[in-house]
Amino acid sequence: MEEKIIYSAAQPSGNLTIGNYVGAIRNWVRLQSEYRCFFAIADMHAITVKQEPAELRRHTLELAALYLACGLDPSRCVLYVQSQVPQHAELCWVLNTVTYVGEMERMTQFKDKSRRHADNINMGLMDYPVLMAADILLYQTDYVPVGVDQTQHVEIARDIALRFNNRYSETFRLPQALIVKNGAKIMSLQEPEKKMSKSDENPNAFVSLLDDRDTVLRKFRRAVTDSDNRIVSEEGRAGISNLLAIYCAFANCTLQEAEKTFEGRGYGEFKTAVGETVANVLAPVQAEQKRLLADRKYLDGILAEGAETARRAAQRTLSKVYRKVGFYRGE
Ligand code: AQP
Repeated sequence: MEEKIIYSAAQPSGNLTIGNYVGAIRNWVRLQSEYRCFFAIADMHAITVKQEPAELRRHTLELAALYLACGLDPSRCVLYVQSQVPQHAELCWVLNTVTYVGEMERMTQFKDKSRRHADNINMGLMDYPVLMAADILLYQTDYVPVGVDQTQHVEIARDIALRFNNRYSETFRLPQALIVKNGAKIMSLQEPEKKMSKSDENPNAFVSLLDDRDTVLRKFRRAVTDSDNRIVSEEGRAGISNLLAIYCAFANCTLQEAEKTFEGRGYGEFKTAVGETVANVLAPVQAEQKRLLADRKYLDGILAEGAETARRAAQRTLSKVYRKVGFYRGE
């Protein structure tokens, strides 16, 4: 049977949050033994909002170490930095010509980030979904494991692929989003109607995978909840529902089990339990990341090898695309 292909990525736009972990990376680790997986560090996406160059470089390396610390195994997946594989930008350009401005303007993330970065509504921000389509389509991806916030982008990648195939003949495999049931969308601890984001201006809104135990406990103690004191997940009670979802994702239990465990207990006790559960999962990941960061040569070697493999796979698709659109390649 033909091997199914997985592609996913995270941006080195800050330290990853527990949202990125639960919605994305943790699931990648499970998938790497079943599929041919490509996992990128999306630095080209990251610069669609302003980044400090030295910080971007640091975050890129830290993210590579974090991927490995979370359990990604370079012998079972291709792990690389997006900007080291120029085919992403090359395919993006071609796909731009089968994408309409109107459909990009309607993208939720574009509208949201344009509001948050009103002084920097650049072309890259608007083109983000086309670059993401290129990321996915280059590897003839079948499944894209993402958090629920990214499904719109996977759908547009599919639309773009279909449009290209219809115009130029069958070229791209049509990708599908793969959404986890538990913890598909972790919300902000301060504004629980909003998703948790690593670039939130308020550091109390998110828990970073690199936060130490005291910080994790403090952030959960300060999490916004309501004045009701029942620990149940209900419509209209975004704060407590989010904390329960986080607890379930980190304690590996069902909502019913969690509600039963905390029946009759107070918010204070519950918040401490959530904080401790999360901190216990993060501690070994942090220790491993620190160990890996001390071995720069090893990390650089993994990334160089990953980029080489990715370039080879990507070039196969890109050559096909260039031929289909009529770019002259010589006799
Ligand atoms: N809150 C979340 N809950 C569940 N999954 C999430 N993801 C992000 N936030 C949550 C998933 O993490 C993967 C990597 O995301 P990304 O780094 O490419 O960018 P993003 O989705 O824009 O994440 P952030 O944290 O909100 O980054 P910034 O603040 O830089 O824009 C994706 O699979 C995403 O679904």
